[in-house]
Amino acid sequence: MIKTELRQQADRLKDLCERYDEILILGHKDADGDTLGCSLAFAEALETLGKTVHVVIPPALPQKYAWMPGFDRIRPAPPAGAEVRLVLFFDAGNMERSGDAIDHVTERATIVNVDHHASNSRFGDVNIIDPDASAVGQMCLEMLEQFGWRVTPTMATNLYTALLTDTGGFRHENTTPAALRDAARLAALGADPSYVATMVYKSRPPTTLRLCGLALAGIQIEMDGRLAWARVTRKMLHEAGAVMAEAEEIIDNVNSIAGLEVAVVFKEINARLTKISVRSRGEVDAAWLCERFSGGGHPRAAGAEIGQPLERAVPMVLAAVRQAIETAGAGSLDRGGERCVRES
Ligand SMILES: [Mn+2]
Repeated sequence: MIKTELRQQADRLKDLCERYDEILILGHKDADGDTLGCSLAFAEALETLGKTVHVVIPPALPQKYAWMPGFDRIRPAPPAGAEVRLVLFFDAGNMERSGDAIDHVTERATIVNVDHHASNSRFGDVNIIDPDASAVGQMCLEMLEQFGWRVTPTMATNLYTALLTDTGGFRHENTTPAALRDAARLAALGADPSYVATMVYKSRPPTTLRLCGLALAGIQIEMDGRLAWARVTRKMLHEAGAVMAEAEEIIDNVNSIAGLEVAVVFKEINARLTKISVRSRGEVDAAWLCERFSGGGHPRAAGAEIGQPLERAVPMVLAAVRQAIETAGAGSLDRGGERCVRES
């Protein structure tokens, strides 16, 4: 059941969907399972009501989600001449997250913003924001049930994927009793947990594993096992025959070491740009750390882009991480704060 205080807002969404015949659904850039699952499930629900629906998500789309039902209907822009008066956003903390696609949103359009980021800028005419929701997919399921709209097996598959991926395979701290109950309901409605898990977690190309192996071979562990870090270089990409997008999950491997507090992966994007991914399981606030390098994220998972070559970014970031671990307190999680500026 969607939160009581959001029910009225949800009913406004239902009224708007019933009133307008042509509807635009916008997902966020660097699309993830949540924004994809919600957008595709809602598109199917609206089409069942006889609506014309455009699903627009900025490229490049992550091809690892190409199996999701309806994925091939996603466009980089709405068709020319589309007169859209209702626009739905799912999982976008702010409008900029949808990139150039927002240029297609006219002044006259009514905007509905459905999200679970605490930092959401409330840019919609209707804002349905639940920071306690594990995924927006969970909110979508609960709203569809409130509306009395049928959830088909393909919709259930899309929403289950949203919930599975945003909880890190039901492993993150947002794996709540409600998330598990909703996952069970989606399975009962026709989502196949084993199939979705295979598509999400057991469909990597061999090049991805080769790259992971090269990066992990060079892993560095210091501070009595409290800090571990690894590099992904252009040379490794070449050797593995991989692209940098395949380095995404290396951080989870580094972060799987027993007793670890902070994991860092450095990615050599080019000679002048290094990306970092940071995970924290201890006192250090990963978002706070990454903000020092103009990045951001969640307390447990964050990232940044640093305008420095790899060999300069590594010592710079490591100095900050070591200091943060040593002086747990400054930058610790108990400073609270909801600084979700990106991701999930
Ligand atoms: Mn999300």
